[in-house]
Amino acid sequence: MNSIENRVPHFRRDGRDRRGAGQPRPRVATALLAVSVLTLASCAASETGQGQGEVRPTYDKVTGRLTQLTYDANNDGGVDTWVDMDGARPLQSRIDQNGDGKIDRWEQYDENGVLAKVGFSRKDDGKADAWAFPGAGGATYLIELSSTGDEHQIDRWEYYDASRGGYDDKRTLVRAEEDTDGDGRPDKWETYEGGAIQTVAFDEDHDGAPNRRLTYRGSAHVLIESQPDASGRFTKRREVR
Ligand SMILES: [Ca+2]
Ligand SMILES: [Ca+2]
Ligand SMILES: [Ca+2]
Ligand SMILES: [Ca+2]
Repeated sequence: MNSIENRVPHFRRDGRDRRGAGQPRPRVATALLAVSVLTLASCAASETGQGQGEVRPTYDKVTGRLTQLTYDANNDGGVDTWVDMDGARPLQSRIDQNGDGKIDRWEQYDENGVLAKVGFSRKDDGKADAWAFPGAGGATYLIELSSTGDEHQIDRWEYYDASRGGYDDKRTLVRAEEDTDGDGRPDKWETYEGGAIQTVAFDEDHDGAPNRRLTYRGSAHVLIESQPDASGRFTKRREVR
């Protein structure tokens, strides 16, 4: 079982924001938050310490332009959300959802202020190592993973069934690709059905195409296929008993 279900924290700002699995979740949750935050910001510039639920804006001293909003999203009295702003437009957010003092969610917005990319920390060490693309559309949505925690060195791509809830919900892994030798290209392909591994294919001769495929039933390994022809179809089959 290779699901990242338990490795990526669920979206949760507070109890009021919790929704049941399978219900649609707003894809622009925090962008909208930022907008509502902005509305709040206009009347929330307090001179005193940041109180519960309070939004605090920071303005550029020279231009007067809004550069950051901080927010106590879960109303516990401590700031947990920092939104970098370019005037009215949110650029990115850093969020400490579980209040342990380490950022565990990073949000990036597109030029329209819509949530475009969400970073997670699977190790919960304050460093993002997985990124979801909520606005990509299509039948599946992608989560990119980096074993080194480098956004520019992705070595695993997981595709989830978009009809079974959003990237923040209970996820159903459909397929995955992995770069096991660090050359930037996938050399291992996995397919899943109902969350269970179905096949794993390997590119053992580094030509970019699989040349061996293992098929599983339940957790049992039942078939090995190899020797693909020019079209990639495996010509040799060996059943495993
Ligand atoms: Ca808080
Ligand atoms: Ca945290
Ligand atoms: Ca590779
Ligand atoms: Ca190959």
